[in-house]
Amino acid sequence: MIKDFPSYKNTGLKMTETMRWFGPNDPVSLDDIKQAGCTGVVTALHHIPNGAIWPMEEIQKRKVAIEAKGLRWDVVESVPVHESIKTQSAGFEIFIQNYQQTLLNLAACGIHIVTYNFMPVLDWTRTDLAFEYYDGSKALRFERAAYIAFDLFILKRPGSDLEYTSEEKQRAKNRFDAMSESEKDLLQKNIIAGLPGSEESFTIQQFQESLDHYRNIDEEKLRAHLIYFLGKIIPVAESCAVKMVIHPDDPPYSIFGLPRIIRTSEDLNQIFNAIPSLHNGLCFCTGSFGVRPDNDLPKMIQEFGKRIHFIHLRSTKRNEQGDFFEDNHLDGDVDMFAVIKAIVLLMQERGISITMRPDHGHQMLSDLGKKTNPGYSAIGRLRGLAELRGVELGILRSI
Ligand code: CS2
Ligand code: MN
Repeated sequence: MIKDFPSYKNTGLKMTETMRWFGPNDPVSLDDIKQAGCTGVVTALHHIPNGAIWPMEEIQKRKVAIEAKGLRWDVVESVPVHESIKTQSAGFEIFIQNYQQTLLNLAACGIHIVTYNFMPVLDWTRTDLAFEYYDGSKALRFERAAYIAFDLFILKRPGSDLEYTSEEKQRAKNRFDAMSESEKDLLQKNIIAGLPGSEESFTIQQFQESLDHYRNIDEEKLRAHLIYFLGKIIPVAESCAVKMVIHPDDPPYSIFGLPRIIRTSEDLNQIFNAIPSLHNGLCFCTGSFGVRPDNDLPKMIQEFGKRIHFIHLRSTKRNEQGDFFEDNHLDGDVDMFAVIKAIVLLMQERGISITMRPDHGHQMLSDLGKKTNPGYSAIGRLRGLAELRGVELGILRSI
């Protein structure tokens, strides 16, 4: 293992452990997060409307609340990118200016890592938020037949018919025909009502209207819009020592005919080559990238290591039909041992600790009876974090 790193010296650097906290209304408290062993949190001012400047007083208030519990606000997830920036429509220059000001305000308050995504219309997308795992815990799942059923028979998106194979359409039809009305409602809600941390929620009509804004925007155009945005944002981020980290698309391929541009190494290279500054960074989310079998995660960590300023650790399990569910952190298709080994070595090389959070967890034990944010219940994430921490320690002690 050390062969590849001739100047390797074990400095014992560990990842900085955090959890996402949705603010004062989160059923998981800062005390809970502290007891999970975290030293910090990842949060955002979800009450500020998308596109508006985050006022210093609001940032400061949140920071004080976190620090009062002996925790740190390590990373912002996310400062949302307004849709008009993605489509370059009316007023988008103003929204870019607002974004710049938000970065300056965050930096003035001592917060220097900012996550965002550039997914059109929808943030992360699942069809089932309570998929029963064999042990009785509940997981999040993306079931392709259900997704296609929604697209063809509920949304009835123009042109959607041409995007699927006849086999897929048949499977979706069978699936749809077997659903009760309440199952159909739930499917719709799961897909477009907005998951935790998502910036938007829609009715069917609003959703179709939002999709329509992308009628003339293909991947190339969306990429150009991202690069334009970064061209304006990264110099400001550099001036105030903020590192921007882009979160990959989840799932990492096109859905509802929308362009998706942060799916693979190739996608990342286009963005990083266009704006080479290391402040143009990456949130390395193993759960998102790991859905694609062609993404070699440890290799990507080596390739983009100097740009990785924030890490989401999670694993998914896929099948031949294009479904995937969120597995235990150490199970599924992600080789978590290899991923953490690559991260440990990266941190040694860079001489820094990188902030990570267990990204989602199963709803389990007493959380099953509680109202929780899907993916963000306390105990499942605590389990995930504990396991990840153990793997990291084992690696550190054996090299
Ligand atoms: C999701 C997203 O990956 C995730 O955990 O919860 O909300 C993600 O945090 C955002 O897309 C990042 O901007
Ligand atoms: Mn993630």
